[in-house]
Amino acid sequence: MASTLMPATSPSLQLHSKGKTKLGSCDSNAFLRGQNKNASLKLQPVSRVRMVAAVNVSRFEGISVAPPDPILGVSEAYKADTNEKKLNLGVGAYRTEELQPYVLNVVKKAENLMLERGENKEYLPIEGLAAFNKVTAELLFGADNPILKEQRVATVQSLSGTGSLRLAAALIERYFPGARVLISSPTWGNHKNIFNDARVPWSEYRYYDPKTVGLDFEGMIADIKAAPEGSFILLHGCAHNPTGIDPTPQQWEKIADVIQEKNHIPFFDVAYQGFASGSLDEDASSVRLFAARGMELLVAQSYSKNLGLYAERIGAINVVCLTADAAARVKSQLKRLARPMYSNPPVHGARIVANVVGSPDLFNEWKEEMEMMAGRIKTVRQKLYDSLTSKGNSGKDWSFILKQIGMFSYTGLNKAQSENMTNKWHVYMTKDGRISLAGLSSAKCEYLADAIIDSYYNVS
Ligand code: PGU
Repeated sequence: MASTLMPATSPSLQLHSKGKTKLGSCDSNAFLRGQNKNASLKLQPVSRVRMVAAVNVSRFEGISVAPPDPILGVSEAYKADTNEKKLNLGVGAYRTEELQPYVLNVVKKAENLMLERGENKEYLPIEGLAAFNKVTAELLFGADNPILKEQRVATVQSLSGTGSLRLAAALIERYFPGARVLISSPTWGNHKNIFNDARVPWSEYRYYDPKTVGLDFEGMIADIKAAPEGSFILLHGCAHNPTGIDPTPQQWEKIADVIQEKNHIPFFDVAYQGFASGSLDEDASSVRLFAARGMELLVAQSYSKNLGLYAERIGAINVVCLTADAAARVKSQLKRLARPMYSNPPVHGARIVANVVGSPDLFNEWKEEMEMMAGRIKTVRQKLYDSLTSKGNSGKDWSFILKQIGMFSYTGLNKAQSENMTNKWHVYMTKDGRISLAGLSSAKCEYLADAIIDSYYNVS
């Protein structure tokens, strides 16, 4: 307690230990002038006076309440709602048809293996579990990719997708001062926070065209062209969040052309490998296309969705370099950045991934489970479209729902309409009109369609 450090006979102490004096309003000058004979010379008089003030007034007085997180805050609001019709379509987390969280069978099998082996809990190296780093890069680039044999990829296990993006942002801040990151408009809500906190400047490139409810490809290309040379271009590897709209293979080629022309550095965020098409290889094709051109690039990976390891915080940052030597140097600096941030990553999820991806049997079983999950989302997507089409009587074209891929549907509902979904219908979703179809069951499609139609037609 601060007051125990104070001289008992100090007039300042007596005054402040009783009263409600605010920080800095006491007579600290007496201490500064050395007039208090009981004050220990070793203590800093000014800070001692401040300590007294802290007994009565919180040092955190100046800190205001932060707004709820636009995505994770939705889950908190959902939990607090007691209505039995409530539906959580906010966070992108896969649920079963019974709307329960799902632990993959392959994850349970891998965990059993780990228990049988009696693995220990000692610290991992700063760069993470070697077996994980090997399989994660192989899963992303393809096991036969020459960039792996040539050791041109610096792979560091990090705290899922978010932590991997944050580590890369720290690398950019330190080694590319002033370089800008271009982010799609719109994008996953946390991207801007990540670059803001890392003090990396960012701006947006056009991506979504509300008129066509599709990709604004011309706008995207023009904005990437107009960015200062050597910018980092953040791209969603597949299943763009929140729009569910991905470039076609031809468009990816064109994007790669422009990025190369402008000497930009592609920076992929791959949070949904396997969830867009149901195929791990197909969903990595954008990244592989860039790597095959011999480009240097960054790729953040997450196993939250495709292996359902949300809370295990398992992912990686991969930096593809022109030479093995550059990759080794980059890796050493990523480790240096990680060490004071979180020291080293957690082991549990890394072992699960290493076991599943590294074992042919479990790997094949995983692919089947992923197809099942992606398939269930496609089924509810179709059902929602059918319900909306049969209920809506103005001939509105809802087919964009079928064209979008991945976990989400970007409904086009505005903020007021999205709020109506929650306030009136107890459908929890983000205010940008995004709904997570991974949190929807077939049984709830009709109800959701009613809510969307009411919000769309009756709220402006
Ligand atoms: N990148 C994208 C594009 C994402 O959508 C997400 C998760 C991440 C990275 C990071 O996920 P990690 O769990 O850190 O690997 N987005 C989800 C999950 C909730 C959230 O916002 O973190 C979502 O609902 O958008």
